[in-house]
Amino acid sequence: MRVLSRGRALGVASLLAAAALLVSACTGGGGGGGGNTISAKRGGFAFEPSTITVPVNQPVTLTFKNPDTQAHDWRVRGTGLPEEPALIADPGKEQTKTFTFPTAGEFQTYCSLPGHEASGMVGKLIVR
Ligand SMILES: [Cu+2]
Repeated sequence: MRVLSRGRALGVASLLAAAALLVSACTGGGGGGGGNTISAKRGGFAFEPSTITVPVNQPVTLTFKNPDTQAHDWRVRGTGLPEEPALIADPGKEQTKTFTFPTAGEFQTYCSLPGHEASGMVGKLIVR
């Protein structure tokens, strides 16, 4: 009896923990509506987060922040747009633009400054 009820309590606790995780995933700036900010990594060649997901065929406003000490940009290859989507930010600055991505899929993102992509400043844009 005692063992059984303890097992049930643990089950409830882990369910609650899972629910809390789901809630924080939705509201924590990483998911869905709120996760439209990309940052350059301070002191390194990377995007944070490296992958972002946006809706297809809907205007989406993206912000690129650059807390690093050198300029960076965030560009997307092969989206089908006539002009390559780009957000460009000098050190300590940010840029915000609204894009509409017409094609669903996964697209490579990169920084076009010399040597940055080769140093690993790449990521992924998921459009769906
Ligand atoms: Cu860069």
